[in-house]
Amino acid sequence: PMTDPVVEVHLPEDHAARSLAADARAGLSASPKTLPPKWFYDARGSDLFEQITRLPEYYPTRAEREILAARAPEIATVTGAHTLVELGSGSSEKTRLLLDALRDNGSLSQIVALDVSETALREAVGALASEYADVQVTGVVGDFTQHLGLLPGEPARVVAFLGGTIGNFLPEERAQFLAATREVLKPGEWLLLGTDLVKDETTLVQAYDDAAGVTAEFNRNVLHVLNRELGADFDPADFEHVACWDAENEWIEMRLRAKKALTATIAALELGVAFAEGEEMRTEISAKFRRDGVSGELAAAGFTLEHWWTDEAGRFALSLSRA
Ligand code: AVJ
Repeated sequence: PMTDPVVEVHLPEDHAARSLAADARAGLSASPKTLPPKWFYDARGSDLFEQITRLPEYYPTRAEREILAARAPEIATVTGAHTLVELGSGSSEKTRLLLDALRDNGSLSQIVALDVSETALREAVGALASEYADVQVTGVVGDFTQHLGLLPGEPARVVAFLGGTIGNFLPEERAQFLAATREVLKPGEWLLLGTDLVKDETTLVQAYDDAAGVTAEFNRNVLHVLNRELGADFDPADFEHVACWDAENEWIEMRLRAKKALTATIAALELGVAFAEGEEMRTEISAKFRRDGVSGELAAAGFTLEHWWTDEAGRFALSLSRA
């Protein structure tokens, strides 16, 4: 019999609106201007990201899926986990590879998915509850940089943070996130972390600047979000997509470059924002990693890296670490 999914809401109704307003005010007043990448993902942005994952240039999703397809059974036997906690909605095919392996291993009893979007989360946990009928499915509406302390689940748990999303954090945010994750886990529980790897600049830049222009549209989508949610009057066509490799920091940076001098008004903030011709606003960093760096950062947070797997081509890594 199917156990009804439970959705716990840890964010006030107006959380998204308030934090977008705060992020936009801070980021658009800064120099250089910045906006956090989490605001790409409204319904249209999530759909564009789905399209990105199928582009020939965007290898991370396929590479991580290859690793999970090969290693999910090993992850299940090594961890013997009762609970899979997924940071992100857990809607993906990659999550299924893990869940099927844990179920085949006979250990799976609970699934916890944490996401900021209540709509995406309700849809995902509804689907999971009907596919994994004997498993308790819990959705937690929250921000994984703030609400890790609230994660339920029967030990031993595996916290999965896939896709390379950890690369969106700045180094100090990454350290904080890993330490907070370690803090909520009991000794012997697990972190399964997906990290994209440093590689030649052409491959990296093309993955973030595809020929079909889908990533450019995804990048400009943040302006559509500001227009709709904050009454801004950006013309997205006034901005050019820029993706560049920062070799010193080893991250890809996405920016929006104003094609001409312009001033946008953000009604909800009572704010006018001037862009000079050619001015660039940073909209995302996507850090790329090396094994030593990942294992050092995990160790600094109190984890022990026990397994490191890459795809055949060595583009992407999945690491399994013990708390
Ligand atoms: C979802 C954060 C892993 O950084 O590769 C894809 C987002 N940005 N193309 C990434 C993204 C541009 C993606 N993550």
